[in-house]
Amino acid sequence: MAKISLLSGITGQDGSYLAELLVEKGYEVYGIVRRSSSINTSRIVHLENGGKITTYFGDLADTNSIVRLLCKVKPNEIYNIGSMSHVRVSFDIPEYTAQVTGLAPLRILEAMRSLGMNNTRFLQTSSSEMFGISPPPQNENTPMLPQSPYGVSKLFGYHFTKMYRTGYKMFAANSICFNHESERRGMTFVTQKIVHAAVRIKLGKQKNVKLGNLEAKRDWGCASDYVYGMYLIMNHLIPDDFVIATGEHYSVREFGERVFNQLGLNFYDYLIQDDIYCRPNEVPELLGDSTKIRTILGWQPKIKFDELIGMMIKSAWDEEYGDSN
Ligand code: NAP
Ligand code: F7E
Repeated sequence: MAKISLLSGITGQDGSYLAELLVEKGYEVYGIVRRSSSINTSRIVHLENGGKITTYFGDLADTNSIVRLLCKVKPNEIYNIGSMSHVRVSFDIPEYTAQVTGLAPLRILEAMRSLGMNNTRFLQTSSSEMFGISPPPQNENTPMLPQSPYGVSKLFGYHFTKMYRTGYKMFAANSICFNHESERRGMTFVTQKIVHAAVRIKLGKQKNVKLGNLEAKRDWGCASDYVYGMYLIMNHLIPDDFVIATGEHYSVREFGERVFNQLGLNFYDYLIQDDIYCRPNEVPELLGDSTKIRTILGWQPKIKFDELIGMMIKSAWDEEYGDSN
């Protein structure tokens, strides 16, 4: 009999890639979709239309909807991928961020415990933002000093996941993901913002790109590699916490230069620095040490930095050029 997976955040970047991976591996896949006034299922419409996944309305801020879906779906495993995932926006809506990004993992874990789902596995998508200002490289033993409402909320979920594992002997694990991108990345994250701006400038549809802090360094990987890491963590013999990262990092400035170069443009001819995109607290330098997942689970990233940029540019080009014709 096929194993049953339940995913929160299935409409997002990672949720859509993980759903594809699990379908391919023969899982019965269910997803929680929050109600929105405009269509928010564009990343999974191909799976829904093909009857490959089943989705239900629910919300991570609503305990009853979570309990109802656990009872209905009876999953063997739950990936908590949903979250208010934008770090800068978390400064504008800290309480909501704590509700959805922080409290939701606790809601799910406590629902699992109350319902006696002792054999159901749980994976929390934790974040490198939890390391905050801890100097690089960061690994599972690095002190966590978060600098944003998002980072603080993720740290709350991370500790609850560990606590339910040790206290109640549940299979509850954390993937501690560094930044990962793709052509499905949300438009307001810096990589996708730069890629689409550069393509639009090349096509004569946009004049410049406004950015905040150019000196921050990030360890950018590819989303499809990272959801495979989550899958490996979920299927490990024992529940544990693993950093997923490439081990290379670049500044926002270097990312911009490379994207514009690949399109034959000079980044600095179009760049406008705008403090509106800066944060009250910045995380200056993230660089992951993923030795643990590489050694124990055999994970390694397949897509290199320049290949990732190339893939994102190609997809943005197809989209933006298509729109202009
Ligand atoms: P994303 O594209 O922003 O997707 C977030 C998902 O959460 C979307 O499906 C979104 O639904 C859903 N969601 C938001 N609020 C919700 C609510 N109240 N109830 C139910 N669902 C809700 O994020 P991602 O990049 O795929 O990241 C996946 C997870 O990994 C997130 O938890 C993120 O915080 C974490 N993470 C991401 C990275 C990264 O670099 N991508 C790194 C570390 C950790 P809508 O589609 O309706 O908005
Ligand atoms: O910013 C700087 C910004 O918003 C990256 C999320 O997936 O990864 C992501 O969070 C850097 C920061 O990602 C702009 O100040 C400059 O230093 O793309 P970002 P993030 O904040 O690192 C972590 C691991 C997660 O867990 C999160 O869910 O770029 N930056 N100018 C800018 N950032 C944005 N968004 N927009 C700018 O104009």
